[in-house]
Amino acid sequence: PTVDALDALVTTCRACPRLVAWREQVAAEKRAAFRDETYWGRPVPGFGDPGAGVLVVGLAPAAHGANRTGRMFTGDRSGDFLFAALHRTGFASQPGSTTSDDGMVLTGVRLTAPVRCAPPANRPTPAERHACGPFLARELDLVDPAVVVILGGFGWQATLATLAERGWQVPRPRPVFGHGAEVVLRRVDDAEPRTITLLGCFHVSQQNTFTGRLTPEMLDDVLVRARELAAP
Ligand code: DU
Ligand code: SF4
Repeated sequence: PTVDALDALVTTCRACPRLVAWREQVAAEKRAAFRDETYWGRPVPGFGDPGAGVLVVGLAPAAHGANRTGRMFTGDRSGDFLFAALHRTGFASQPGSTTSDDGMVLTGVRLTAPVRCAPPANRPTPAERHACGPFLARELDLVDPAVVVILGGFGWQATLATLAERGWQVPRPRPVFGHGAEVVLRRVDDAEPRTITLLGCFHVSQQNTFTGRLTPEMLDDVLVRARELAAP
């Protein structure tokens, strides 16, 4: 099993009837500005360095962003904000990303989401999160990052739940999401005890970036911290 094989598997999934219908309806109807494009309309795999020390976990593909381009965070304002920060902090080869064949290369980082299909109103149900969980679990196992940067509370809960299922010691009550939250988890079942560090960050959605709740400096700080922790 490789990261490439996982990515290929993800794109064939039809497990959630509501999300299959929504991703395909959006792809058929399109937004007027993109009417000449062929939408992806399928589950979106992770994107970037398969051996990344830093895994960035968002929420789910945007209807007219990754659900259109087929690449995580590509083609919408959330991605514009994130890729600009990844470029400033040395993780991305280009400052912006509009299509899946623009030559963007990520080094040391990989972008993924706990739910791989665009959900109505950006709100997956608990059942949909649960159905998609095994993909995130496999990705965490295969990429084996030292640091997970988690954008928003949904991804935080999903990642903690997934890690708890995979043998990581997650305290109860669960650590609380917040911007700047930093949690180190341990795994004791292995011969070599290991740790993984979770970094909380407000999501890069326009609700946060247009209002100044998340500034470019705040995101850069989280990414610089992630790089320090991943490559001490
Ligand atoms: O064909 P491939 O080497 O698996 O790369 C697929 C895709 O992932 C390509 O668009 C570049 C990107 N990528 C990356 O951003 N960083 C890496 O270290 C490896 C691949
Ligand atoms: Fe499959 Fe995940 Fe999409 Fe549900 S959200 S259909 S589990 S890829």
